[in-house]
Parts: sequence; C-alpha cells; structure tokens
Amino acid sequence: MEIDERIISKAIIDRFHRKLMDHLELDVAIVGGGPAGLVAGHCLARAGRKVALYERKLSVGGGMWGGGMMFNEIVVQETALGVLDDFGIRHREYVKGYHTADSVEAISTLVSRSAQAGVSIFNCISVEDVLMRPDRVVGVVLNWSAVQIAGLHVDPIAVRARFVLDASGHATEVVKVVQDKVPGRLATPSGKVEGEKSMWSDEAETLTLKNTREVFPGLFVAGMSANATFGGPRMGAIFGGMLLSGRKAAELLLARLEAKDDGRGRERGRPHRRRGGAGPRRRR
Ligand code: 48F
Repeated sequence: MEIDERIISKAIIDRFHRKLMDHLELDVAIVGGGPAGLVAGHCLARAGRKVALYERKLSVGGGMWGGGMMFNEIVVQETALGVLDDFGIRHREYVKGYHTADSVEAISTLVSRSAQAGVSIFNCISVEDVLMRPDRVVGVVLNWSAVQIAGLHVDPIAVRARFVLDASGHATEVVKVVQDKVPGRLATPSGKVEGEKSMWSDEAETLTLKNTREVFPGLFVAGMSANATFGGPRMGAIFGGMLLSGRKAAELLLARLEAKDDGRGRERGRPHRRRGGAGPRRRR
C-alpha cells in the first residue's frame, strides 16, 4: 500500500478536531502541566471526571525535567513516596527521610500515566484569560502559544469548565488574570496575590499543602501557584509538596463536583454562594 500524505493530514486534522470539540465542556480545566497539575489531573480522570490540561510549552512537565540546576535528580520526602509508588516511579533512599528519583523518569511517567488515565492534554496552548459570570469563574480562554509568542492579534476560543485549577507554577497566571479582570477579591489576606517569598524548603513544603484550595469561586490553586498566591516561600528541587498538592487539589475538586455547589449553579440560574472568604465583592 502506498502511503497517502492526504490521509495522514486528514487523520491528524480529523482526530484533533474531534478531541477539541469533545472538550468544550469540562468538569475541570487544569492550567499547567507541571507535577502538581499532572497529579491532580490523574486523580480526577481516574475518578471518572472530564479533565483537560493546557500546557503552554511543546513539552509537558514544567520544572521537573531539570531536577535542581539541571542535575536531573529530584528529592522527595517520606510523606510523598505514596504518590511516586502510585505512579510506579522508582525511588531510592539517600539518607533517612530523603529519597531521590530520576527526574526524567518521574516526569515522563506522570505525563504518560495521566494521559492514559484519561486526561486530555493540550500542549502548545496558553490560557490567556478566564470565562466569568457575575459571581464566579466558569471556564478558560485559550490561544495558541505561538500566537502569543509572535504577538499576533488573533482572538482566542473559550471552554466552559465547572472548575478551573491554576497549576501554572511560580507565575500564578490564572489567579493574576482573575485579580486584574474579574470583579471581586481573592481569598487571600489582602484580597490580592500575596506573591512568592524566597527559599525556605521546610516551611514551603508544609504551606504548599495548606495553600492548595479555592481562591475565588470556581478557581482552585495547586503547586507553586498555591504558594505564590498565598505568599509562601519557594522550596527548590524537593517535589513532595507539588505531588501532594496535586492530590489534595483533586480531592477538594472531587468533593466540590459532588457537592450542592457543584459548579452547575449558573446553568440552573442559581447564583453561587460565598464560602470561607473566597468570593466576589463587586467593585463600584
Ligand atoms: O512550574 P511547574 O512545574 O509548576 P508546579 O507543578 O511545580 C513547580 C516545580 O516544578 C518547581 C518547584 C518545586 O520544587 O518550585 O518549580 O507548581 O509547571 C507549570 C506549568 O504551567 C505552564 C508552564 O509552561 C509550566 O509547564 N503554564 C504557565 N502558565 C500557563 C501555562 C498558561 N497561562 N497556560 C498554559 N500553561
């Protein structure tokens, strides 16, 4: 059989078109394909939820590939070894309490298992904005990263999601958009992004988990984005907090997807009620 280039093109266009069409309405839209976003996506997809993950870059994986300063090993503490085991990522004890894993094995496995669990990963796509209603975030606004990089004036497309997870890392990109463009306050002490602090690994690893939560109605934060949003320090090349944060974000999201306020209120014309400080206050 002679290979027909037209069929190759048609197959790619057709399959991608279907994938995109099939993901215009989601349970959770995840922004960022680093360790936190991938672990969250994996847990949500395994629980049967419809999840898409958008990654700006060509390669998914965020800051894990390079270990610490391109020494491609990561450190993971005891409490997070369960996540590595869950994914089948091999690890070795270095000294008591400190374990290492090959960063390339770790991140490639997180990516592969997430995709196989059912997370639809869209690489080369940047989330440049959110979809809003008067009282909450209801989706994401997408554009090709190449459009952003080239500075082209091209309008985006939008995807509805019951919840959005900002796992964009140090940049906290979605939270910053919401801070700047959506009426209301974030559930942070100042109502704004508190900003990342300098390195303090122990404190950061604890705070990352604490800071993994809903920061605005419909918008959750995980990973380094959670810490930067709530003003925690960075932690360096220890990754347990990122993995556990992804898992915690998924647990919170699964609970919310089951709850009365399940992100469908707007469809039924029922306004979202403020809880625990995260919520809109209209600007005048
Ligand atoms: O930075 P990243 O790995 O975030 P993370 O999961 O993990 C942080 C650690 O890697 C490390 C650390 C822990 O020791 O401090 O830095 O919290 O992955 C975030 C991903 O989000 C992508 C970005 O390219 C990266 O791969 N990203 C950021 N903004 C956007 C985005 C956006 N607006 N749209 C799509 N992708």
